[in-house]
Amino acid sequence: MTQKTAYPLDIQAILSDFPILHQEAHPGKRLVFLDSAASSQKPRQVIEAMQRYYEHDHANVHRGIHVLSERATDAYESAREKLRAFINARTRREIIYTRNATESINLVAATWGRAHLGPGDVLLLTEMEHHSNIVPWQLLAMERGFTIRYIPVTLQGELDLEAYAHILSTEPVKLVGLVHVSNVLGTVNPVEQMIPQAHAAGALVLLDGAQSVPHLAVDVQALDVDFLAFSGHKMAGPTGIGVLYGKRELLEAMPPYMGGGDMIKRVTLEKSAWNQLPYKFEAGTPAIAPAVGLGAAVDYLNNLGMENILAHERIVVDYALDRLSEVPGLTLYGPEPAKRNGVATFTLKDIHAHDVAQLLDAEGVAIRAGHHCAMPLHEKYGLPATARASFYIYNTTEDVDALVDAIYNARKLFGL
Ligand code: 7TS
Repeated sequence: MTQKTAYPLDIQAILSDFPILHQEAHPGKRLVFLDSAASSQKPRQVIEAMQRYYEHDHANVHRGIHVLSERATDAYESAREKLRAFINARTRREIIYTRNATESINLVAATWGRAHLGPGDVLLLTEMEHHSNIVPWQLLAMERGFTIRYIPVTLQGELDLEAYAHILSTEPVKLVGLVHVSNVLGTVNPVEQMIPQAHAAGALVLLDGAQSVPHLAVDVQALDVDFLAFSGHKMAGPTGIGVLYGKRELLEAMPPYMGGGDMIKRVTLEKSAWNQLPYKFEAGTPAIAPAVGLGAAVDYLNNLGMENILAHERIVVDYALDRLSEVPGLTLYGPEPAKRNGVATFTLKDIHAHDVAQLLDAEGVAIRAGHHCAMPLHEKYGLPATARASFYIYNTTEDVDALVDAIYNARKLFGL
């Protein structure tokens, strides 16, 4: 099967772009990296763009009237324009640089949330949220006294859409905070349907795109989503940079997040006036080189084509689900293949996922084990932990074969 796999992308060319993948994890064991949902690897185009920036262009942005500051500002702002086009925002003023998806969500909670949520209001999340879309709201609810409700997840790993419609029609929901693709179940939530439903009920929608933007084309205008949060490091970009997209009129009306340099128009000892978007939300010297790197990552993904990326991953994930489902004693979680992407999460009998991951690591296969920052979801399924293989553009059916071989080895060692 493996030799005959026909990919829509030139996988050999992609593999040659990722230096880190060409190593042994342990003597004689090829590194098989299946942990991209935690953080993806970076192609040399991204690494070189950051190196070039530091070797030729670095200075602080938006400040100096000198050649390097102008070049640094150009590089930083042209990356913002690439991100705008990538998610089809109307204007680059709607693209706020943050550190990661977590900070993007915290920004919305601390500014929009603090201004709009109070006693009597309902914030609606889902049971499959990552902690980063639960905890900031819990912190704010302690302060502001609103209620948090959750859309239930079915045993098949999908959102209960009847419950969603019911809550929207019976409760004063102000904001729906919704993960686009689950980092545990791989579920691709039907956001094309859910966003208009929220709007019809008078609620805004914040989409957590941490696991969708790297893998499929996300068009904020087509979705008409109000806020979108995502991280650079899961989409072939560097760590330390993420994005909050927000509709301009919402961002204009929001108070600033952090105070400091660059986010102000004027400061007196008594009070200050805020800078225009997006700078109002970007206090202090930003992550300039990471922004440049993220711009290069967007170029890289665009060159491959998001449709091809999705098609490639479909092949690899479908193959993984097929092969894993044949392993005796292995339980897979999440919906049917057509409704999911990116990850294959499983348990092996009653063996702790950490032990499974450790044995797989000895074979060179890197997966993640634990609760994947989704403890409520694991509690719902009555699981202390799961093992998760996650996939990206550089993974192949050979990687899946290596994973499955390593699981069979682990089964033997556990006497299964
Ligand atoms: N939302 C989702 C759906 C995620 O999967 C993650 C990270 C985040 C938000 C937070 O992203 P960050 O860049 O701000 O940390 N998920 C994972 C994971 O599944 N394993 O490690 C990190």
